[in-house]
Amino acid sequence: YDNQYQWFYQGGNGWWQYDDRTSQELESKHKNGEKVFEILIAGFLYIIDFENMVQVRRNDRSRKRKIRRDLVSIPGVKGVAGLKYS
Ligand code: V3L
Repeated sequence: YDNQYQWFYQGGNGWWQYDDRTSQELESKHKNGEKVFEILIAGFLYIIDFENMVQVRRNDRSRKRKIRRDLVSIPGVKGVAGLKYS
């Protein structure tokens, strides 16, 4: 897919890039026009909702984060999947 674009989820005061595998899955579902689907991330089931651009923990809907698809070069990216850029 177009490598200039990446997927990000909201962190405290910034954004985290999704890990490569998850990012590629999001990109392919997005390309296929899927709107809402479940995905396993680090052992938890999350719902990805492209209509509202959020990820939500399936068993605890209060755990909601904004998501975005944007250029890799956007400012405010903290790292990848919790691994901080140093
Ligand atoms: N990919 C990887 N880990 C995730 C993801 C994801 N898409 N979604 C949630 N987690 P929740 P700061 C994040 C992790 O939403 O300092 C960051 O990756 C999430 O990790 O309540 O606040 C950092 O590791 C959290 O540890 O289900 O910016 C960490 O938060 C846990 O799942 C701190 O980031 C519960 O998230």
